[in-house]
Amino acid sequence: YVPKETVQSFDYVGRLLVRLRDNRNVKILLVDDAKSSRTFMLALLARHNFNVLEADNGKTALKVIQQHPDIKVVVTDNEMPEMNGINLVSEIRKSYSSDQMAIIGISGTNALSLSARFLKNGANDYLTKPFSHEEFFTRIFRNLEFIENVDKAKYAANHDFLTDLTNRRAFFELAPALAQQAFTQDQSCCIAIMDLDKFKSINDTYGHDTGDEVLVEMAKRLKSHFREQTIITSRFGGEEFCVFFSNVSKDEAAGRLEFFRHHLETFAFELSNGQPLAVTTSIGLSAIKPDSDNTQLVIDQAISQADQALYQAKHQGRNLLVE
Ligand code: GH3
Ligand code: MG
Ligand code: MG
Ligand code: MG
Ligand code: MG
Repeated sequence: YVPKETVQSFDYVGRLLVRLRDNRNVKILLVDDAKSSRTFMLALLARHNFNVLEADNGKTALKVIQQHPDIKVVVTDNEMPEMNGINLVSEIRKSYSSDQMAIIGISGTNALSLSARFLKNGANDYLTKPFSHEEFFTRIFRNLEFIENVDKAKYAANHDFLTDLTNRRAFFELAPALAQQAFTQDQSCCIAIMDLDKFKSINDTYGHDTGDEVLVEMAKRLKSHFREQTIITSRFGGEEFCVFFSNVSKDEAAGRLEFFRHHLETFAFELSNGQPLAVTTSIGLSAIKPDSDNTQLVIDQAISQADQALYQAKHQGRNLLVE
């Protein structure tokens, strides 16, 4: 049972929205040297089941953030011993952008320029003391929504909607960094391109929806065979997939790919109507030339070599791995 909160918030034209959300994994950090002030805000946040962390100055806040880099919102006072709120904001912004970690500065009515200073130093928002419960919650939820919407947009930009694999764009963003890391440690990397065999005839025989089902099942099997963090599995487009192996030799990759090819050949897909369907794939494999200064270029070269190998696999009768 997951307890969910009914939350009132507002959309951009100010209409009241009531939605369900589960806040237990949402971390909020309260930074204030006055315990009474933290206790007040903590009690408010507890009503919505947030995971609340506390710090009594900027320095301790930075330590808490180091241990919990997934904090979504920081609410901070300014005047505190050791490190004040403005300096805390500047420090946080060296490592976390405003769309990763929202910061709400608290300013007193006797320091009118403080809210502007908070914003200039990278805070997303501010609260002026004294504030009502409603204003506190509105600011918290607005900022949380902003962070979550950016997260969603980033996820959508980097994943294929049908299969939920990383897409081509994400591949070219992630692979060079992983390759560079591997090459500086003298490890090898390689790339495989896979293309389903006679996929057009699956579409033509069973319909486009069945074709989609096959792509989803293929992605599932890829994910379960190549799940390490150093391996990227992407849908490159259509019925074409790319597997990037970091810290894996070409021989080892060939062994694993051959195992996967054989697995596909052996275990027919089961369509939603229960019907079995034999699906095979052709695979081209290429090592990436170790060059940590030109990762982008050597990755492009390896892709074009893997493509040529794939073309040969098709030419030699399909359901084959060619290096
Ligand atoms: P080969 O063995 O030579 O690769 O033959 P093939 O039929 O697999 O290759 P071809 O390139 O002729 O056909 C690929 C087909 O994939 C054509 C296209 O309509 C279909 N396709 C591309 N994207 C999708 C998709 O998202 N869903 C479905 N159902 N079909 C798709
Ligand atoms: Mg204070
Ligand atoms: Mg203070
Ligand atoms: Mg194709
Ligand atoms: Mg094909």
